[in-house]
Amino acid sequence: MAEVTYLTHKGILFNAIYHSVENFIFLENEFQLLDDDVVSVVYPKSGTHWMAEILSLIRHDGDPTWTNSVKLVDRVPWIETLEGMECALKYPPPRLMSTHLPFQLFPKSFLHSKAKIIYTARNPKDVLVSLYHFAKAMKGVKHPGSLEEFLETFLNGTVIFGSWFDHMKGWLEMRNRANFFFITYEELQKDLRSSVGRICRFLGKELNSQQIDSVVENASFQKMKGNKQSNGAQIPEMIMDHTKGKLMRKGICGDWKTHLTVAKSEHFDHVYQENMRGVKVTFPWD
Ligand code: PPS
Repeated sequence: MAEVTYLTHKGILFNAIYHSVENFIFLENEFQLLDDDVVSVVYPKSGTHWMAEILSLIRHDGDPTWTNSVKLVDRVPWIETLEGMECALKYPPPRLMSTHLPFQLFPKSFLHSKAKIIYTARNPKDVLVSLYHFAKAMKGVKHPGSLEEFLETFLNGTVIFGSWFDHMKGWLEMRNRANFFFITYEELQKDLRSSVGRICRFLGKELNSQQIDSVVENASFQKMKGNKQSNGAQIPEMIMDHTKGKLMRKGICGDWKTHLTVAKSEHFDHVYQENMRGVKVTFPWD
């Protein structure tokens, strides 16, 4: 059984294998976002790899050469990891970056920059199920126990990167800024083509119809699953036991229905409503 090594920073749990408090402090206070940066912000298991692939393909006008030959973490580094931060600091601009960080730990320099943020959210019940399966394979974190037990852990926010509700509410505060774009995993699933078009408009990137088709094709679940640069196979053994889980698991909406009983789903809804009271946004899962 691998050792469990959490660290806590400002009340939030992180995996100590690839995070450090020093890095979090540096990121929040000293890391400089540049006006031409694009940062994909995603709570874990909500479409981080998918959005990174979409942004990589858009950056290269739909040409998959880059996505097929360079590891996803090198194309779109996670700035909060030690390795990702190093990569971001060396990245020739314009940078593409990714993060799971809650707003309060994100670089403060964002508030005075034109860096573009794309926030991708997913139905939290599907996040719960995806994270539950993934947690069984992750090293450094507690075994999630039964789904019923993990449901409580998830709802009370004692998971890595903290509470889903706090993450969502914190980032939604930014939604009226011109350099902030909000999209959901469910919208990507429902109509990837038009979602790619909307992302391009936000980025000020013009792609022709064939180029958009190529983004859609190469960012599909099947294509990504077969791409060893993007499918999680590149996640180091020290972080994940690949015999115990897969990043590209099912890639569907509503898998929670096969996992949660009616009573557990109603309990989830109750906690959701309590936590999201006052949030005046309608989501696809509402
Ligand atoms: S992580 O580890 O937090 O970065 O995981 P993340 O990438 O955010 O989320 C993993 C889930 O996203 C699904 N996924 C996709 N779904 C549809 N299409 C594409 N192309 C795609 N790529 C990744 C992946 O299967 C995980 O969801 P589940 O429900 O576990 O299958």
